[in-house]
Amino acid sequence: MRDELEQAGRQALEEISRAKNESELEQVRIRFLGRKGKVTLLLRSLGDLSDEDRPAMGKLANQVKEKIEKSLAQRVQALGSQVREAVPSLDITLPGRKWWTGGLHPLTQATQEIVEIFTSLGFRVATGPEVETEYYNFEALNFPKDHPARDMQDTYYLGDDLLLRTHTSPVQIRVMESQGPPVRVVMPGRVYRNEEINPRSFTVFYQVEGLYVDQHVTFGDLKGVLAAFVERFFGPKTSLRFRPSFFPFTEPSAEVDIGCFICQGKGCRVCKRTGWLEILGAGMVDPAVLEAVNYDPEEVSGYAFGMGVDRISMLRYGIDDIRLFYENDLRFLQQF
Ligand code: 2U9
Repeated sequence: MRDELEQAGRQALEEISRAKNESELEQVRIRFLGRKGKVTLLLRSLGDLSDEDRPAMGKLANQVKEKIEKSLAQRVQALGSQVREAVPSLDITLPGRKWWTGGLHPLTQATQEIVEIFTSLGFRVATGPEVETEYYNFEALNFPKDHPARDMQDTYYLGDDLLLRTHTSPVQIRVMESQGPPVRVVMPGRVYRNEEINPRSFTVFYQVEGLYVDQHVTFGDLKGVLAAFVERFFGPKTSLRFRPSFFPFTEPSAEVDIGCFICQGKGCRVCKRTGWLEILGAGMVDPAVLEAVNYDPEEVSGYAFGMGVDRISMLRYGIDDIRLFYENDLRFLQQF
């Protein structure tokens, strides 16, 4: 038994020194110290020895077992430090990795730029819900009951008097309901229309609207503020014209064009040979709208304007399909 024990010990130590990795070491451990391992079986057979021989053999068996365990632990450590040495140490001279910070969507950039111009002119920013009621989206804004814009074709109805707002104008109503005049606010936001999808129109788009109500507000004030906006957004030499138009919520109403900045008014594909580009709508707030929010039209007057951020951005960057803004293709977005 002594010989067997000593031989098993030698054999185990040799195999441990030859093991190349932790799994090989584990195999060695199982072969010698596992449930059916050589040393384990020898330890178990101690019971067959005479009372005389057992103590000395027991002591030797335990020594062999401890030696193997110690050698296994040492080898595990040695292998670990070899692995660590094989991994190249940190090269602090390498340039740092650039952080991916993302960027703002072109429509967000344009919205922020437009809003910034108006806040610098004294306007405050207001926002409101995208799910609205018929009252705030139409009724308070003087849309007659049978107006085509209320039609199922244009409006996404959610049932039970709820709809997706078709413009940001309901926010102005909410602002005027919550405070008396003077009011000077811009409303940026997403709006929804149930329209045919094509390069020029999509079911979702972004607007910025503005409203100023106070004593003695005139159409001249409106022209002044829009001229200041156009100069800042499109450049100082941009010409501007007002064409008569109609909106239920303003009277008189106008559509505003700027001189085509692509052909300088000579006529090109973008301005459809007219020399002008329509950029926004505006007008004096209809007295019926002021009455709806309990403002006295004899006391105060106001102007309002509205622009499509998508349309303005398409003109500015020469983009010919509105859907590009909503596909979120990085090849498109990363150009801004
Ligand atoms: C209140 C009173 C009046 C907002 C206005 C327009 C003219 C206009 C269009 C531009 C392009 C919408 O995005 S678009 O399709 N808007 O032409 N919007 S005046 O008038 C208001 C708003 C709120 C209480």
